[in-house]
Amino acid sequence: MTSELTNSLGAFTRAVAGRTPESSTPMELWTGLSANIVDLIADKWEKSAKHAATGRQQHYFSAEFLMGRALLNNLTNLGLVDEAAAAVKAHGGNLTDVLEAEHDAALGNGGLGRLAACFLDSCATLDLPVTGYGILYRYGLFKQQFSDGFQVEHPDPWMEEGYPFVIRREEEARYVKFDDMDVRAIPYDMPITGYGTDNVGTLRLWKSEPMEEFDYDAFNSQRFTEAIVERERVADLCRVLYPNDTTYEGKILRVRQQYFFVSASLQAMVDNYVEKHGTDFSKFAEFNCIQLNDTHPVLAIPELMRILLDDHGLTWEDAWDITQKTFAYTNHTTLAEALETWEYSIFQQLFGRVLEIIAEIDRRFRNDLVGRGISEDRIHYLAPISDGRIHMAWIACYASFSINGVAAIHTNILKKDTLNDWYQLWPEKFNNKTNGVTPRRWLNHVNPRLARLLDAQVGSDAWVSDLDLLKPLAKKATQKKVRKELIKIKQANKKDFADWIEKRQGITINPDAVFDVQIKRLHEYKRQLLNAFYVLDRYFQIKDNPTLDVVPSVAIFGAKAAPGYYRAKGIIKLINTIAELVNNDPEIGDKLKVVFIENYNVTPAEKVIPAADISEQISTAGKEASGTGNMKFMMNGALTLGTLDGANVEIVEAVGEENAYIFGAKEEELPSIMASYDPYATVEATKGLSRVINALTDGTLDDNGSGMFADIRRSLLESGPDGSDIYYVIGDFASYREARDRALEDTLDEMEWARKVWINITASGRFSSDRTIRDYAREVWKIEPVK
Ligand code: GLG
Repeated sequence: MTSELTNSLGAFTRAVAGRTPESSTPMELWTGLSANIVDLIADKWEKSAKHAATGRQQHYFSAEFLMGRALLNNLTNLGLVDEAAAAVKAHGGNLTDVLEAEHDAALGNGGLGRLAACFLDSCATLDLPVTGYGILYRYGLFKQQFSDGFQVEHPDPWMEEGYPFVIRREEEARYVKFDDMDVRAIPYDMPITGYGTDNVGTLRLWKSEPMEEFDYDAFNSQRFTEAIVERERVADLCRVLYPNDTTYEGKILRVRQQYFFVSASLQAMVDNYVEKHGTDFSKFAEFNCIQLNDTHPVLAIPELMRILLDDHGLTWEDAWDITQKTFAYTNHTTLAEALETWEYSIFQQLFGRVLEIIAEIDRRFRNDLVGRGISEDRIHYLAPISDGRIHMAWIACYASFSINGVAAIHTNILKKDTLNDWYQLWPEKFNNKTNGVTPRRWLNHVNPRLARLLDAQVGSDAWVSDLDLLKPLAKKATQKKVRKELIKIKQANKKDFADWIEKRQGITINPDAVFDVQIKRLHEYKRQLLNAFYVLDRYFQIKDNPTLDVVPSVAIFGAKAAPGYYRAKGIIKLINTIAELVNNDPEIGDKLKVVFIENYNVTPAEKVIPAADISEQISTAGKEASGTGNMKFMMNGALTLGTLDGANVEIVEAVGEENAYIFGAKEEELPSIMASYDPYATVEATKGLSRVINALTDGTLDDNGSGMFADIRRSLLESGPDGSDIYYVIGDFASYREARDRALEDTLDEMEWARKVWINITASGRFSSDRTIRDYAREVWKIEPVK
């Protein structure tokens, strides 16, 4: 008997492909099945949205949502995976091929954007009335290709072939006005299904379009090109996600993007408020709260003021009171260059009125602080406008009722250092919300083998939406049966990854070797260099002593560098060059292999994380705000090799130092270490290290004449602001090598290793984004589940 889904899939695919499902491509089947899923959830979605709009609502503003693939996630949440597989099969297809046809929605750079995606998943699962707001970028994060080992960037037109998971809401369009152009903002809404609930949340992504399809005057007077140019200028606004992790370029366009999506979102919010509650705005903040995901949406603060003042005639005092009760701000990094500031002149050009409002905020702020007896230079430093620039983080700190960091150590650094002045002024605003990741995608969906073991151990799949249920299982670490099962699962996952990478990049790796994985954006502070140096050192050791008894391992990397970040690109070239050297040396064989996953993204992460034995979290202490990859690895049974940085600190707290590999200088030690640090002398004093560093420039490694390797060497050894090894790579090398060697040796005792793995998995409950979101909901957002 054919199932209902088989019939409907047939119909949807015919509508999409214009031919029978049997002759359709996997992409067409994907589109048909996706449209079918939207059809299945449409009624629930409409109901959820209506329901949420009646009470207090939370709005999550973020320039990035790194969603990855959607179809399997939705099928899993709806419990339809098996049925879908059968339906596709009934039409002569194969669900795996269909799922693999989907493009990643890469509307984010890294952790910040992926965090936003995990949060939406948790909010839907927990039945919380939360809506996400962002931008429908036509091109997501660039596609990375390696050419001679160098990173080359290509555009990522992710929705060109159609994308059923966003629905254009023409009737919800808003106008966004700039001084030099007006644009129409059209929302594209994406349904966010939760696990085991009928609640469906919404991610609203705005697209810019011209006010009119065409400038007919220009068209009629033969100025056709001009009419097109204007259209393109408007389309430019949403064309591309800025590929920088911490700082943003293309300034004017960037600011335009930021204003565009916050203005449209606020207009929709305010209209909704007026519709439900009338024009008495005194209750606005009772019904609405906005979380600012980093400083990118901070323009929402003066924009809400503008709407309340100009469109609704409120007094400054009333408008400011509402604004201050509405916004909460999350900081994601202590790197100074990430605290966005913009030239005054950009604001002058784009939106004079918004600038006027910021100037008034600035004037009142200065008065306020004078009244508190703050010194003039402090005030100058903290003011929204100073030295010809607008300071977005300062506006956020001043106007928000809540300021949070994303891991305990990070929030402490904000308090004592980055935002210390603000902490002294308003300590009650500060709170910590340690990041989390969704166990739906990052455990249940990526690691079905482990998920089924957990089902069996828990007695149901309840852990998928309540990860703390794993906690009591920790004691089973002593059971041989569980550990043997774990070993088998990891082996099978490693085999899958080996097959995948072989097919994708033509590299053969031995699934019995230890998989040591570092996947994250390429940044000096994340210290991929430390990892690369270890590999090179080990290579030299084996070359010097071919009979050396080493534990076979594969160093797996995945990383994109911002296109303008020269040194990060040099490090990519370096890793590829080392891979070339090591992988092609017959004397090395399976003892050591290097894999660089090309075009690292959400989907490759899903392939490699379940297969990892060792999770590299090796940033300079104090620099990684939290990290979320570290949590995904832990959940999937990889042990952390890391510094006491970001959420690593809390991971170690949860599992115990004996179940992780911790090394390196601590955050509180670094200032005094750096005061008398001599990288050159440290190289000399560290066995094997000078050979590694010299290999950069002595002809061992060839950077194709780019000078990139010499630049890396300079950054470590030369004095001056661009040198001096400010990320302490050389200083931490010996302790890193010792910890990594020890971890590799420890894998030999499989049963003991499996015990540690089990402890890590069962302790991962506190790193579920459900826990994070419950904390936000209770302490900041003050919202309750809506059924
Ligand atoms: C940041 C930080 C990460 C953090 C993430 C999410 O660098 O440490 O985990 O946000 O809070 N820019 C980022 O990706």
